[in-house]
Amino acid sequence: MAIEIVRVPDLGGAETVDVIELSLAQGDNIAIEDSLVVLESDKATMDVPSPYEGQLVKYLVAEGDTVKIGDPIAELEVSSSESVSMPEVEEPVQTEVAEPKVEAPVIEEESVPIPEQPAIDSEASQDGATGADIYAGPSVRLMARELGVSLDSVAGSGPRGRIIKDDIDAYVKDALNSNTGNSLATGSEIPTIPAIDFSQFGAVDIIKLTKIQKLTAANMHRNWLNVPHVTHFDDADITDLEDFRKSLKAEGESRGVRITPVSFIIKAIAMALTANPVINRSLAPDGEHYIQKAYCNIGMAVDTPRGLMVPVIRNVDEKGIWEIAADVADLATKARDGKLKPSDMQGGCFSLSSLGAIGGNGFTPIVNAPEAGILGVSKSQMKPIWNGDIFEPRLMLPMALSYDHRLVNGGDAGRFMTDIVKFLSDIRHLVL
Ligand code: CAO
Repeated sequence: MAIEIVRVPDLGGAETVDVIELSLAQGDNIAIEDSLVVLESDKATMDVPSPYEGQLVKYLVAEGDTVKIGDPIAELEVSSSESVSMPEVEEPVQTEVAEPKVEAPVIEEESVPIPEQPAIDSEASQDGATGADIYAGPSVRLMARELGVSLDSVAGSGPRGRIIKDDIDAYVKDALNSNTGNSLATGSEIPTIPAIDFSQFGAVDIIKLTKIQKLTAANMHRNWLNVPHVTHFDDADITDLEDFRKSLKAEGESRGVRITPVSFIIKAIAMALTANPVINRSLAPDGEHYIQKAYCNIGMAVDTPRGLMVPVIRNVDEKGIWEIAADVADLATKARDGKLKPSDMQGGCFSLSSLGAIGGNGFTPIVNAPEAGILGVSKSQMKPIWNGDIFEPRLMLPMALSYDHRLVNGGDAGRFMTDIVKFLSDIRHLVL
């Protein structure tokens, strides 16, 4: 073991420099070429690398000191006094002990504008480089580069706002904490729902989701997150429609087809889609185009014991009410019996979700992307409606149109919904 003094090496022409960073703590181990101190002249900073392997006994300078070539910097206890060579110095250095040789210090120009770096987690953050007016020594920059930290984002706590290693440490800890616990910091992550052991509150069973339930969950989540939803509400007066539908009961029995309000609603949607082609669009994945459809297929949500299925009724604009009613019954039966083919569920332009037979005043359905809209229909209710002279009992059908606001404006949605209301409220439109 021997004690060696490390001195200020060649300063590249500068008379004096300031000590701006002590890279180690007393007692730290140091390897050859590890940074000992960072010096700064008017124009540049330089790391002074250790010429020895050993341990720091003490620094002989403090941050903020001004030093010149040959001044002692640090006292090291070294196992072998073999050292790497020192750079040439312009002036001979007066030494009390043998001058260890060090390689040329890294000199880094300051105040060079560097392109902005994304913060942690980004592959682009590879070099930890700095923007203008950021002060950091090469060892700090190396550390930032290795950790993928943009120095632009780090507040320096050293002299003159210099970024030191502790600042990078603190920044990384903060970033990790905000990723795991506090997503409000960036707002860009979806916080996870905490796992709870429900059995601590009472008896539970854990049941595997069916394939359909899993697919539905994934689709709903995807659609909810991707589509900016707006929901537009209106009621249709279906008093006359219901009278007409009931009058068809006998004919329905002879045809073997049961007609419910759903067939009329599907027909009204098809007519409104034809009149409002803006709703019959899908956004192209490139985000630069939309697809205008000239066909009119309507998906119908069916509640089955194994989960929700959405078979598609094709070319509704070309079909009459009897044909649509037959398709509704056929597809609902196939869905409940698990007999739908994948092709039965493809090609929809718009969807209907009818909870009319179940109940409720209203609900906001989730758009079945890449379709642009979905109509949610609730249970019709007799209501007193003002006809200009008196309140009349009318059968009102509550409807909610959810649409993708990237494709459809409020005005487009309002016109589409008003058309549906018109077609359902006056059945003469439906047969025209
Ligand atoms: N208001 C009042 N009654 C209504 C109604 C409404 N809006 N819509 C249907 N009904 C009545 C019908 O008149 C019929 O009664 P009658 O036989 O006395 O005339 C009865 O409800 C028929 O119900 P149904 O369910 O057998 O048939 P449907 O044609 O109304 O609906 C289908 C077919 C497939 C849409 C439906 O069965 C279904 O599965 N709905 C659930 C959809 C769903 O789960 N949506 C949620 C999706 S997740 O957001």
